[in-house]
Amino acid sequence: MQLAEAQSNKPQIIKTHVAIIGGGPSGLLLGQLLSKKGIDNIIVERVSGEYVLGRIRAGILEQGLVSLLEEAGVSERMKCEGQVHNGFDIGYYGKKFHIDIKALTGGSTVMCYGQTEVTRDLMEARAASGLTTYYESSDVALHEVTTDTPYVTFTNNGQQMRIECDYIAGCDGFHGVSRQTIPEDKRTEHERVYPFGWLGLLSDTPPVADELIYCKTERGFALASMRSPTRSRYYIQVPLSDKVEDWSDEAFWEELKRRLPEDYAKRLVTGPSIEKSIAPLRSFVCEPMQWGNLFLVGDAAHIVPPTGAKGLNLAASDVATLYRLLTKAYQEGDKRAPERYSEIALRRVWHGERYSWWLSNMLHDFDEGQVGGMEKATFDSFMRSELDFYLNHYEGQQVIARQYVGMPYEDIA
Ligand code: RFL
Ligand code: PHB
Repeated sequence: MQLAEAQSNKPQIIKTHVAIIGGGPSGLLLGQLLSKKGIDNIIVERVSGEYVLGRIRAGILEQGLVSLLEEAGVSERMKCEGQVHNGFDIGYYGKKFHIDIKALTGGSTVMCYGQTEVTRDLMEARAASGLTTYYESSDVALHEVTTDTPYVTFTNNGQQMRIECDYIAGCDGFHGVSRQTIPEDKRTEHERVYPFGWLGLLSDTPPVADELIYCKTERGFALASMRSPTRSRYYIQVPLSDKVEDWSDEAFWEELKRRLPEDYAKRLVTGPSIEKSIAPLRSFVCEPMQWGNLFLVGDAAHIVPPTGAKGLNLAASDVATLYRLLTKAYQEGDKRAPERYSEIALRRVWHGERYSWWLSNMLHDFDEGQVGGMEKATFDSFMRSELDFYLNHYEGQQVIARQYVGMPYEDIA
């Protein structure tokens, strides 16, 4: 149903059901699921496909996302190359605790498969289905979103474009235009910016262990993660003032070794980095997540610090909710179903936000004078005691594990 009206001096007008702003994992997954239900969609993306694939981000997928990728028909490679993880370690001032998530949750596991690979699989499936994506689009603007005839304008290859649609999905990340389209007095933004970032390094070296290791030390947080049996991903907490250029590969490896439990530090295999970047840490939620026929999805609506591995997984639960509600609107004629999007999505978002904030507080070293309204020394004692309690009690470990594997998606009646 894409009616192209090519007129050189006028915008080219295209019609579709759902215009999707942003071709990251949220936009691509939503597009794939909708098209499987016969709901037409077009993606408008600011950068090139290669640029999207160059961003090294998430590595851990909850079962909900894994099932959604199966439903979207893009799980084949993940099933071959992804690694199922039954647990992870927490290193804690030299001690090591194993969190056996499978045993603690009665059978749930997570999938270790990079966001880059998920995105690549979705891009390939979209191309194979002949679905339209306008990459390298500029001046993207959303119009009339509170009416039944919203539209999107942008420039692509010098041509002005206009997409007329029923709904707009704002999947354009934290810095996108969609959230800004909601008038300031109609949205509430909750935000906590943390006084440190994560320096990440990707290398073609075998991972130091079969599962992830989250470490709390006097020198700050560290995480040993992976992408495959031959590719590792490591992170260390660094001050916000640090620049990537300040950190040679050698300096990174030395600092990582100091933060890993001793037995792991001894067997760490180092090598040249193939990517190195610093990510700031932020908790952020925009309420509501919809405005008329515009729906915010994923990082456009919320950000979590990566400690709980929740960002992409929350994006996926937003996608699941919106896709099911839009399917009800188009297939069952329940036109009011999408009105419930924000309320349903936010319930799960706040769980993920709370968990990520809680884990971040416990596992990082806050080096500012005041933390959470108290002296750093007081805060440190509270957090040390909190982590001590949760790690040394079976029920405490269950609380950590239950949330790590993710809350179930809400049924949409
Ligand atoms: P994205 O990935 O930011 O994609 C948004 C897309 O929108 C485009 N865009 C626009 N397009 C058109 N017009 C505009 N005006 C536009 N403005 C922007 C952008 O170019 C981009 O392509 O958001 P999306 O799709 O919602 O996906 C969210 C995830 O990327 C994010 O939540 C995760 O990466 C977070 N995250 C993790 N999540 C997990 O679930 N598990 C993890 O293990 C995990 N690890 C991480 C992470 C994020 C990290 N960083 C770098 C913040 C580790 C790190 C280090
Ligand atoms: C990653 O592999 O990039 C990763 C894994 C777990 C996290 C955060 C990032 O909690």
